Amino acid sequence: MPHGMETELGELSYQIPTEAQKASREMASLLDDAHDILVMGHAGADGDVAGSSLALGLMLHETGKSVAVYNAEPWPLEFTFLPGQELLIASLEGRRFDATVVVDAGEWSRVGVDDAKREQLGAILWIDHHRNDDPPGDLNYIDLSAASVGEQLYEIFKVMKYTPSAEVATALYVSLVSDTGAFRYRNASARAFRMAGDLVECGLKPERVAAQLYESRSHAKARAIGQALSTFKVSPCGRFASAYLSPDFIEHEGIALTEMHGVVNELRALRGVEVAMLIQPDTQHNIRERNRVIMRSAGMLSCAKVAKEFDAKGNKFAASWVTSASQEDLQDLWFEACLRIWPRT
Ligand SMILES: [Mn+2]
Repeated sequence: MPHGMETELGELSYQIPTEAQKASREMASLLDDAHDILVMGHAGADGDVAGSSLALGLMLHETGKSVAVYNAEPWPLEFTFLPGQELLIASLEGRRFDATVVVDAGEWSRVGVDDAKREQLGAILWIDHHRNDDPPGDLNYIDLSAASVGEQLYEIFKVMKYTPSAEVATALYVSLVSDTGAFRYRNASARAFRMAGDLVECGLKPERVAAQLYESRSHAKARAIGQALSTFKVSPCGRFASAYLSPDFIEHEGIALTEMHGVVNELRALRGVEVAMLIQPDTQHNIRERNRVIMRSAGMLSCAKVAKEFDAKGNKFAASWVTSASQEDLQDLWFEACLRIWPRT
């Protein structure tokens, strides 16, 4: 059994598994030996990918390594305040590395590097905190007890006797704060809070990160949230909420796909709501022909069960799929499915 596999993510023991401790030590020694190092995460970077890649990139840079952080597509605006942007590269053309660290990715298909480029990457060091029975790295450091990759990096840094600079502390904190939902989720362990305390001692200013991540909402996103909050319906039992963003509205306001990201969480945050669903035009295809369904659960009722009714996949907390059904039909079908799966007892 690969290390750290005893528990599901979200059902944490908060004890770092022995195998994971061993992997963090091996990874520290491989990083010590390598000189040219590449860092990358899954495509469609979230706070964990952006924060942990830059934390590791900056740390390696500070310790005299040649380092680059790869992202083929620009990161969301909210992460551009992070230190270390000068380490970012958008192409691997003509580059070779001794080692490549892949964070938070699960599998190669999520990274967005074609097979041909892989021989340029050197030894693959795979760091992740999601269940993975067959991680593809030459060395794999999987720890399901970690709330974020940032926590895993912090373990490696301790082995390397590296105390984070204020810049590295800031990037680590973005990873931690993102994956714990600003310390609101079940994975906000004593270990996570202790690490945050250490980072403050290293020069982190939490209020500056909060201002960037949570108080810099674009006006377009605020309007998207406005429509979701003015169209939502709640089932009579109060546990299910759904809303939509209409094609007319999206077109008229010129709202980009990235601006719709996270809007569903505003529905999940309604009192009593266990499962929320947002229907939005699938802007990657024809805005008027296809809709994207985005589901989020507080975790008691699994999104995967509802997704299955629509021939889609998901996990306990989230699901998403594209369909040609109309917004009105979708909303009715979704409420029916939820009530069939979880009748009021
Ligand atoms: Mn993560």
